[in-house]
Amino acid sequence: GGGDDAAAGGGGGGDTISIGFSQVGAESGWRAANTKSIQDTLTTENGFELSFSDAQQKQENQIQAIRSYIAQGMDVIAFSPVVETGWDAVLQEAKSAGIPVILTDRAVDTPDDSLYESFIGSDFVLEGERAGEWVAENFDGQGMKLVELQGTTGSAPAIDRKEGFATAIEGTDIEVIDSQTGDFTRAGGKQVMEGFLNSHDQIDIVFAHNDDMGLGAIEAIEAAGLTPGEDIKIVTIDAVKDGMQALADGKINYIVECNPMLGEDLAEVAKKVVAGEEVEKRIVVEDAEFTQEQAAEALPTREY
Ligand code: GYE
Repeated sequence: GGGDDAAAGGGGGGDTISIGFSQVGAESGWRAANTKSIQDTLTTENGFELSFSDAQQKQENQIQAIRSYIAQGMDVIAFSPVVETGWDAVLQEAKSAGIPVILTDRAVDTPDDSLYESFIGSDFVLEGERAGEWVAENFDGQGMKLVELQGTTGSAPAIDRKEGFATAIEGTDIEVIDSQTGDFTRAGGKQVMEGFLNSHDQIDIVFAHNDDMGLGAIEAIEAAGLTPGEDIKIVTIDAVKDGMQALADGKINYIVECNPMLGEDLAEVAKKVVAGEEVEKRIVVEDAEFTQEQAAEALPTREY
């Protein structure tokens, strides 16, 4: 390769792509699998020099990381935005510096889609809809009361999954009696579920925006002397190992998958962008869904 590229990243040869990745945090099993996929794919053998940072679920940390990647003159910047809004200024700075930005996992809400090259990730509205359809098919007509554990306030998956789920149960007699954020963590799910159990006489179903909050809810339900999966049905999204195990064990009733393996797609898009090739603006990742029986079957060969 040419050794005289003006924008050659620090350290690597002319053909190495320097990429700065700002991760949301380490809040869930999904996030751990997603980080592993990115770190396993954006390797030196694969032509990348990866700078990885963990924002601990704080937007200000992500903005700081992105600014530092701009200052370092990275070839590409990628990130998973913790919340949807508030990115225009820093994205404009990257654009002015001529550094392409790729979004993975979560979307940004901006009127100017020239601020990023591509958005790679699942359709979260559809995930919420699929969870809601399963609940409607199995529990409509029984006068059931449902509580919702929302993901991080203002994040694309929390906004979209809530919306998709609500659409799918519209017109049924299932009543959403409470809905609060557990910030996508196990501790958050447990704490919010404890509050729900204290303040409501009747709870029949939990819809958790991710497995980890569902797993936290299981702890709270068991501590209250009830049986998760039976006394209180639980539906979640992600299908990571611990969630699938709880599903196979009968403690969760249904899981809609959210595929965290975004590394390969990110590597491909980053290479194309640097080579000046056209890329798709939106790459939708495919997700499966699992019953208890299907989880037991899938578990032994499950990657994440
Ligand atoms: O569902 C959750 C994680 O953005 C899709 O973030 C991701 C979500 C995932 O914390 O477990």
